[in-house]
Amino acid sequence: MTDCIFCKIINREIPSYTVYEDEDVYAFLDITQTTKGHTLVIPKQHVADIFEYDEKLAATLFSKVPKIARALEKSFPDMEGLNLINNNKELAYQSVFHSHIHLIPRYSKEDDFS
Ligand code: DGP
Repeated sequence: MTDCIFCKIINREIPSYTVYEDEDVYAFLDITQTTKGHTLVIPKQHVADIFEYDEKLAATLFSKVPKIARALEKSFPDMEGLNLINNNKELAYQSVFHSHIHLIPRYSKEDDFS
């Protein structure tokens, strides 16, 4: 999709910090860094939100999340927890309409996000 920020990130038209990539999935650091290592996992196929997924796309995307979570755990050894957040539609705080899963590491000492 030509005017989608995340499609532009996948196509390297906008720079991002890559956490994981394969032919179907891209994971990169969220610009806001709500906490250190805050990562977004997105399908390379443009879908606006969860309501547009079929079973195959859901299985492909979600099956990669544990591997990415473990990579974050390895990169940030002081991480003691992890929130997965998936906002769908404006009323539910979605602001970028290319579906994405937030992986938000939690740290007991420096974590003021709630
Ligand atoms: P949401 O509100 O759930 O739709 O989250 C969208 C997230 O996307 C938000 O945490 C900020 C992030 N974001 C928006 N634009 C960019 C960008 O250009 N680069 C990166 N890395 N993240 C972005």
